[in-house]
Amino acid sequence: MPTLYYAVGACSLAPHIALEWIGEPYEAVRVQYGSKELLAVNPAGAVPTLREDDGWLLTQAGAILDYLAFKHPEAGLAGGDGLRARAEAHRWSAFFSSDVHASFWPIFMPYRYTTDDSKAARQAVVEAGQMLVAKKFDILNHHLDGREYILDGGRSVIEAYAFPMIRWAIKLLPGGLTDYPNVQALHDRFAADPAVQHVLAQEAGK
Ligand SMILES: N[C@@H](CCC(=O)N[C@@H](CS)C(=O)NCC(=O)O)C(=O)O
Repeated sequence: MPTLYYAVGACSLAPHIALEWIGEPYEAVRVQYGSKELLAVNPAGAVPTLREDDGWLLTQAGAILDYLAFKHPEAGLAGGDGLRARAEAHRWSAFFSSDVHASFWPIFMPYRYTTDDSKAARQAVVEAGQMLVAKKFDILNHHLDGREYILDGGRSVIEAYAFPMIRWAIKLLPGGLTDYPNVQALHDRFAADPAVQHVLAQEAGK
C-alpha cells in the first residue's frame, strides 16, 4: 500500500485528496518539515513524498498527482484522454506548482526573500507575494468562467492540486476570494465533497 508523507496545511493535501478519491488502501504519515523521518525519504525535507511498498520514492506534488492518475485509470482523474488533454493537465499542473505555489512562498517565508530582517522589509515581501498570488488567481478565475472543472475531462487531480492553494488564499489574501467568485464556487463544491472532508478531518487529527 502506498504511503503519503504529509504536513498539516501543506500542498500534500492534494495527493491526500487524490488517494481518497481513488479509494484504494493507503497510509498517510504526518511529518514535520525538515524532520529526520522526512529527510530519510526526501532530501529536500519537504512534503509531499510518496513511497511505494518496494521502497520507490516519488517527490513533487505535480509528479505524484500525475502518477496516481495514471496508476489508477479506473478513478478517471487524469482529466480526459488524448494528447491535448494530457498537455492541458500538464499545463495546469505547472501553473499550480511553478506559478501559484511559488507565489505563496514569499508570504509563508518572507525571510527567505530578503536579507533585511526588519519588520517593514518582511512585510513588503509578504505584500509582493500577495500581489503575485492575486495575478494568478485572476487567471484561474477567468478560466473558470462557465466551467465546473479546470480540465475539459471533468474532475481530475488538478482540482485536488488547486484545493490547498485556494484554502491558503482564503486566509492569506487581504480580501480572501472576494474578487474571485468562480474560484470561491470551485472551493465550495470541493469543500462539500465527503472525501475531501474526510481527509481534512484526518489531517486535523479528528
Ligand atoms: N516543488 C515541491 C515543493 C514542495 C514544498 O515546498 N512543500 C512545502 C509544503 S507546501 C514544504 O514542505 N516546505 C518545507 C520547506 O520548504 O522547508 C512540490 O511541488 O512538491
